[in-house]
Amino acid sequence: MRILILGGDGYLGWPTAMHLSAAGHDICVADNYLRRRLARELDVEPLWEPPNLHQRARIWKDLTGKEIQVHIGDVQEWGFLHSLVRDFGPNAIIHYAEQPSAPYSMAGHQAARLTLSNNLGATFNVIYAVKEVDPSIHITKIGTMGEYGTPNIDIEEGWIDIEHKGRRDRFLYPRQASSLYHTTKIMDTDLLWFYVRTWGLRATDLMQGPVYGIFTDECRSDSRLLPFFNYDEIFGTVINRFVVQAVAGFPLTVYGRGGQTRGYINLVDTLECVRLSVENPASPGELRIFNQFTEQFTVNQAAELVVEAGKNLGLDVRVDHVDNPRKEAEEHYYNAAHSSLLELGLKPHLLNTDVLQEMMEKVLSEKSNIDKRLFLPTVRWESDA
Ligand code: USQ
Repeated sequence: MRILILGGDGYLGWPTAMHLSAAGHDICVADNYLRRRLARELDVEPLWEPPNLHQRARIWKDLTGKEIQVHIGDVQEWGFLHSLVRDFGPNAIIHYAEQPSAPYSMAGHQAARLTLSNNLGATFNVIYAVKEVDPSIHITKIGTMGEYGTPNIDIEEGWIDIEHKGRRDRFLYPRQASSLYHTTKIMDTDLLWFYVRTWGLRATDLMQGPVYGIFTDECRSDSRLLPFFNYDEIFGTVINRFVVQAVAGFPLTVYGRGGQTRGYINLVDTLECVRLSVENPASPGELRIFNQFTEQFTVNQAAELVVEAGKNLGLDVRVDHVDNPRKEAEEHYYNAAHSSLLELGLKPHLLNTDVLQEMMEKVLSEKSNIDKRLFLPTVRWESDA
């Protein structure tokens, strides 16, 4: 297949590009380096700086003989995206080209505005480009489990049948997010659903939980192909942060009581979920929604596992409960369906001490780059005023 990956420089984008290239697909990636720029502006750099996209594509070609086309540009610019889709002629578009951080989206007016216009503008342009160039192109988009929030009922995969006053109908599952970033993902889903209904487009929305991990099959042989690894409060996800804190001898920053439950996924499983979704596309006129995670646990349970893995490596890991900077439930019911991707063939890699220890060993080799200033949260959902 010919696959266009938008946001191909990111934590998920570049590993996805290599994974699908290794699987035999023709890959083209586009990115405007927004995340690199924001991390630099906020002084929250990743633990190592990956080469730029052109360099990564050359390294990949030298190693495998496989070509990944690179285009640098902004998906919000209609001319750039339209000609890219027209000239590359993809069968599938994977849309990662969004501002991905919940804390960033809560860091004041400018950051909130950027998140809103970037995420919705990008999704809108992707939908319009598909309609104008070739409506049979399958759009696969990364949504988030955070769209559902933490309701006091079981979470279904995207849709719910409701009986009301003796009549039945099927609706998008109720959504109520707990950050502006997560809310833009809800709006993305609504845009997709509107245009799927109206123009008969085909789309898959992957509701993903927090991702953790460093290594994928494609980057083991050359460390220059490793993904970004952020551990700051803005771009670092919780398990990646805990791993770096453990190595740095900094108490794990559990926010509040730590009973927050989420559905987690290993980076290697993200790549497989995306591959399975692209290779088994939605039908015309279908918005397919998969919940993309493999297991659910609380922040406290994640911290306990990191403590145990650290102990196995001789690290003395302590846990701290810091004031929760976010507005979120700290103890709640959580039971989310996630069978669709398993039915398509996903073989989950679950979190255990071996996985954490392998991550810790890599982080230990970069220990001198760890900046402890990046551990404590500073962005608060509610201002103190
Ligand atoms: N948390 C801590 N300590 C920390 C960092 C986070 O206790 O040092 C807690 C948070 O309060 C939250 C949970 O851990 O309850 C997960 O936080 P996170 O930062 O790993 O994840 P989140 O901000 O929700 O966002 C991440 C990705 C986002 C993706 C989302 C999936 O950045 O792109 O959409 O995970 S989900 O969380 O299911 O919405």
